[in-house]
Amino acid sequence: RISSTLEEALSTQMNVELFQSHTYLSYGIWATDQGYDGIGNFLLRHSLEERNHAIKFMQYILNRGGKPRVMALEAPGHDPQSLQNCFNLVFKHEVDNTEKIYNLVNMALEEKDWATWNFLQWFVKEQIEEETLAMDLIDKLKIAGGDRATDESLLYLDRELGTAPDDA
Ligand code: OFO
Repeated sequence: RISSTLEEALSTQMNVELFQSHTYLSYGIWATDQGYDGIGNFLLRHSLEERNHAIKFMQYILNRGGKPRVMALEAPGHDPQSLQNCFNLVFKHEVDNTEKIYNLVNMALEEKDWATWNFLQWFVKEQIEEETLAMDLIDKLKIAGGDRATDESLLYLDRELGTAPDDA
């Protein structure tokens, strides 16, 4: 059975993933309301991915004989002020999350809980992908001209993200 320390820490992370999902949902709503339907769709799909991450934590804790606890979610922070701000915020959320995952890996290592260590490797890989994806968004917007991008280049970016392939 998983230790109560790890059970608690993984359960907290399940709630962190739910909060990420909540936050991306709010960004998706914001982008759609701004008229960027493709970017909004991309963010809403990302919100679902984060929910799937929460479910992965939930399932793992249950499989190891623990019981995760669903906590009250904080309201996401205020809406992004621009697309650039939005993508920067996405990047920051992912970097913060990577740190949380690394902390968990460290805890599993200290306890020599190799099953948990192994479970977390999926998230280590996923965080690399998500940070790259977020940096990619920032780069694409920069190429399009940042906050001074023309409507035409934003429309192109919007279309591209609306149909970008889904991750896990
Ligand atoms: Fe954005 O990643 Fe979950 O873990």
